[in-house]
Amino acid sequence: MFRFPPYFVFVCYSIERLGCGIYKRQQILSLVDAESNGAAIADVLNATQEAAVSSPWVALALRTSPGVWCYIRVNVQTVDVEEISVSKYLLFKEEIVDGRKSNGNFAFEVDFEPFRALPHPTLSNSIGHGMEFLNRHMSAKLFNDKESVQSLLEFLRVHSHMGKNMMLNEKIQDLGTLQSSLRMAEKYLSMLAPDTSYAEFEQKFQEIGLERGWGDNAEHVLGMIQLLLDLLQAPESSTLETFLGKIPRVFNVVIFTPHGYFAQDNVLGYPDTGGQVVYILDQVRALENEMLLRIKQQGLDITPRILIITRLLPDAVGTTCGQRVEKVYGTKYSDILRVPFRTEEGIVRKWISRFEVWPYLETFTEDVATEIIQELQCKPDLIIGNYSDGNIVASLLAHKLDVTQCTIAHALELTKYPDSDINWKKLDDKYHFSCQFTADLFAMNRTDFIITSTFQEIAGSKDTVGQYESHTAFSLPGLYRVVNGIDAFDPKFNIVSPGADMTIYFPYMEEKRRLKHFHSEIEELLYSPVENKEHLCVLKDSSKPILFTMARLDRVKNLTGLVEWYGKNAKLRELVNLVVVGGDRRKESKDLEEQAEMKKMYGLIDTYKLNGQFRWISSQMNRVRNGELYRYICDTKGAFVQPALYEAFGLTVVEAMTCGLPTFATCNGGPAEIIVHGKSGFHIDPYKGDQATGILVDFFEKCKVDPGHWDEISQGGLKRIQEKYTWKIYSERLLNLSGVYGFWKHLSKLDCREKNRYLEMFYSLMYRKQVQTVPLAVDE
Ligand code: UDP
Ligand code: LCN
Repeated sequence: MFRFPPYFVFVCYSIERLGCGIYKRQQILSLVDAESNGAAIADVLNATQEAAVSSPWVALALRTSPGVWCYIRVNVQTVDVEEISVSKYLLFKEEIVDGRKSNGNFAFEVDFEPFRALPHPTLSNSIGHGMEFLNRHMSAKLFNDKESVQSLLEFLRVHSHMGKNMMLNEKIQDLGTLQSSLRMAEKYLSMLAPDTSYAEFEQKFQEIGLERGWGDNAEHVLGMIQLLLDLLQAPESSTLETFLGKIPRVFNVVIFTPHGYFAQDNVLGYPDTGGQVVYILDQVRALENEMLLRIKQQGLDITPRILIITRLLPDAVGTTCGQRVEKVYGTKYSDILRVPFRTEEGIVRKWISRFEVWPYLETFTEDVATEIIQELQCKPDLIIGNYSDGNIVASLLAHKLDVTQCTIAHALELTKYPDSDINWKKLDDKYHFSCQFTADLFAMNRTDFIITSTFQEIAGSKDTVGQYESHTAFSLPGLYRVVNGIDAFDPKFNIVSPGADMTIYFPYMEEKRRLKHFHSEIEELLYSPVENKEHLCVLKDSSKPILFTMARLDRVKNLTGLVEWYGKNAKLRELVNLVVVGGDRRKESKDLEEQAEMKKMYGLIDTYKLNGQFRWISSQMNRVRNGELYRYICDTKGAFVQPALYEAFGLTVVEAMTCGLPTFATCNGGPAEIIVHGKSGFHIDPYKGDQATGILVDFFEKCKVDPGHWDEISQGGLKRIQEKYTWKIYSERLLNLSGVYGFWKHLSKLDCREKNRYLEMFYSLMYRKQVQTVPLAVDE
């Protein structure tokens, strides 16, 4: 229990005076001066994430460290303080927003805690390192329990591809035979030249029960055999990880990303079409390379396949989204396979917002299952889901086919839209969060492992709550109350950060690689005196540095917020020009948020008389030219700003930094971790515009006096990227993860039956019911 200083009750008086309602950390902190009240009070205040007030009660949600919570209720009249359960805390909140309408005492409580089969780590620094923890657990299990060793044998025996055995054949039926065959093989191999190819001893190996898959030459095979002998003798976690990572397991991968415009050209910046598309295409290229490398090292002659499955969009508005199959550039064996959304009326033609895809996903899953079996001629070895819709489809299919599943959230909307849980009824007509949050809970509990781009995505930071962490406890009043939705300490979490394609995004100083032939187009885009559908307003003084931003024109991206800050700050306007890339004025938008943001942008241009210092450019879809655009902004000694209210990860931040452009990015979400404030860029608080513009003015003023300051931040950003954000590290880890979690799935199969039954009920009774509330699209 949290150490609660009795005199904190006096602080609760101030909170109670705010009146009946729910208040967030920032509001509470602005109310009381934490430090001047003494260390003990400062501790409680800093831990307070939320306060719910219904006089005379003040209930507090306290977060003592990432992932660790407790709840307290204070009666400010009687000065009683009691610890309450999460369930009571949520009920208290529900009654504040919903009155007693839905009699919360009988609410459906969702609790996944009893179904967690694994012991969990308890130290915050273990969060996001699930594979390492799981390896330690499994190696201890292998050490202590003969049945698990038997499972390892079975796991190796089920290795086959297109009906052809790998690793072991039917001659090895028990552990004794396995060990003696391995010893024989070890002795034999140690007499061969290390580079003897596998084909030369293949027949000999088959006679003792060993099949292809151990390696391409005597040296590599011997290494693998010794790893397994070590494991059978005394299992150790690092040996297990290396062994599981090296065994041939993944040849066919299916990646789901149903919504938006998924294509390789002319789509970025369209509604619902941003970083996820870039991420998946880069991921696939890196993954195919790594798979080919491993297949070669395993001594196999297998052609891998990667299928990206998305929606076929008959109204493709000039993109390739209406095409069934499209080869992924820069790959040999990877394709985009598009399958349409279908209802009883037939194929749905028009674009559907990511918030409205729910009614189509079950039929989509069935159609996809038929198509991928046809394409691959076998079931996949790994299914990866992306975003809520891709993750639920991946969950359904992976379960049906009994395949290892990985999920990637990209962005969890519960965190992006503050209080979208407790206020879901007000938002459901527009956003259908009741479907989405249910889908998210289902997928995160069903999946074998979860990849996140940062630690903060799982468990936030000292002061902020992580995206997954916010699914631990929340409430949709009148629908259900989640008392344990996910645990940030769950070993299924693994941080695997993406990078930027280094052939496109490279440092501005690499003069020889620079794509100067784009400069005239870029200059036209930035400085031409013409205003048209592609660019609005003009920049009068081209000698000033450019403050640059680029994003989808979503409310959460806060591009209009940045324009307003700029409009209000005369000093910043004097120092720099502002260039915003976002939205598409070339065509009528079908996205409600984009329409509203466009209207707001026009208003701001007028109100702050921005013409002359500001340019608004429609979305830019040529990625290669965009790379040069970031570098061109470097030439002006400008900077990149990412002002989002919340950013799940923020690929533009990584792209800008990879080009050497000093970057100022939101402190809410991924950029808080990507950038080290003051060293590799700067954090800005999107809710404190004045402070943010202050930091920008400060930077540009300093750079005027000392141009070295610009170089220092630019170099700091480049260094940070090289250390942490590359696709090579990503693909190696992803394949190791599928080996380790694949084995864990095999080992823990029996323990998962109750959880699976609970999930099926949750899906059938809750998810499917909510989906019926989403209207179907009507094609004109
Ligand atoms: N992007 C682009 N043109 C645009 C807007 C965005 O090429 O007009 C690209 C941008 O370079 C980045 C991606 O789309 O690669 C956006 O990813 P990010 O993670 O920043 O945001 P998301 O859109 O996924 O929320
Ligand atoms: C979705 C987002 O909103 C971004 O923050 C991420 O960078 C992108 O997906 C890729 O994961």
